[in-house]
Amino acid sequence: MSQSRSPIYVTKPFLPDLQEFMPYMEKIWANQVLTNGGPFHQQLEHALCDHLGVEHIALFANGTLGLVTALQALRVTGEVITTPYSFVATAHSLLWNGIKPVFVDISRDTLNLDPSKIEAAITPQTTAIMPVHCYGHPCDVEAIQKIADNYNLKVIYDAAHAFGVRMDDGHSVLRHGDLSVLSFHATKVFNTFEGGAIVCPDAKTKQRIDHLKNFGFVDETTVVAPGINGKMSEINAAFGLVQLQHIDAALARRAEIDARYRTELADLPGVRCVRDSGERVANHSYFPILVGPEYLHSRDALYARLRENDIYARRYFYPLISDFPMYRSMPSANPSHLPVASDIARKVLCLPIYPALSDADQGRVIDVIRGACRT
Ligand code: T4K
Repeated sequence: MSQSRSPIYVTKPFLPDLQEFMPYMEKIWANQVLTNGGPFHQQLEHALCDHLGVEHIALFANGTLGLVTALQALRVTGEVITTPYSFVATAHSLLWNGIKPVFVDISRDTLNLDPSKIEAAITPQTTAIMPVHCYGHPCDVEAIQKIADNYNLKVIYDAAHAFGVRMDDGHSVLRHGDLSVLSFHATKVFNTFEGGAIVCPDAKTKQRIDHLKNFGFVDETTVVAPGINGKMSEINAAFGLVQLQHIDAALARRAEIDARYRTELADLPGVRCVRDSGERVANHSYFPILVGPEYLHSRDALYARLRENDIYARRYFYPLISDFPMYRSMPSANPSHLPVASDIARKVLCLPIYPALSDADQGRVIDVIRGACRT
């Protein structure tokens, strides 16, 4: 008799009980403020500053608009050094600003931008570095800042994956660089359906960002820049306030799932679980494994085998950004210049991890990976 089994996706958004959200909806209906920096928007900015331990936050409609605006806020132009091993929005935010991305290879340990390769890519046109804390694992922030200081470059971190991550000094990873940009997309550890934020250290920059995300308006009749509409709505902000009440439990469950994968896949030849990069508080936003030649099957064969079993693991980040048509003719996109990123993109597979993943469903994932190792 065949058993019905439900599909298991790489992630599932955390959703609190709908009843918890209804009072917020009722307030929105009562006061009829739907957007443009309403009361829930303000409350969420304050609550996130407290929760994350940062000075200022400007909420956005999504992380991509946050990246585009962060570059404008710091008046970044010319060339920006970035990683090819990320979601395509990282480099797209540069093209949207008429900036040329210059791809630099990643480090095999952290899968983040390799600081030892940055200097060779700096030209007179370079104005900034845009690294990514990939999978929420912090970049080598000290080494990157040293280079930025030496060459007078800005640093904007794409911190889309790094909600709640703290360094070994106990401080938020979001305090590094000139700006950090978060994503609150449905697939992220903290979600507002769609959403994002720029974390910034000073009130003046926050004010400029707030103008830029509201078309450049400073008051009813003054527009200071060709800003965009990047505002988060009241519904999204209200949902964020509810989410925040559950975030500790959600992260704790992710930690359990992470630990079980590590234990049960530890002895499997050819499977390497990517380690964190020394953070004191991790967020377990993804669970990437690298499938090497010692495994009985290729990464793609394992991906297909999982799909046959209704398990939808994802190859984040394959293809590399530098392999997409709008980037691949750039000299820095040449795969020979990006050997580590190219190798990792061929091996990576992100396994399902989310708070509602049951022990039984995680067991299904592990059984397929271990079983495929034998047949
Ligand atoms: N920088 C980095 C480093 C990023 O990773 C991202 C986004 C950004 C910048 C840009 O931030 P945003 O502008 O998005 O705020 C997803 C997300 O759309 C994207 O936000 C994310 N990175 C990227 C890594 O992953 P897809 O195309 O893989 O998503 P999708 O729709 O295939 O969803 C994956 C699985 O999640 C589904 O199989 C089922 C589940 N899911 C998804 C959604 C949207 C749900 O259960 N419910 C849902 O509502 O890109």
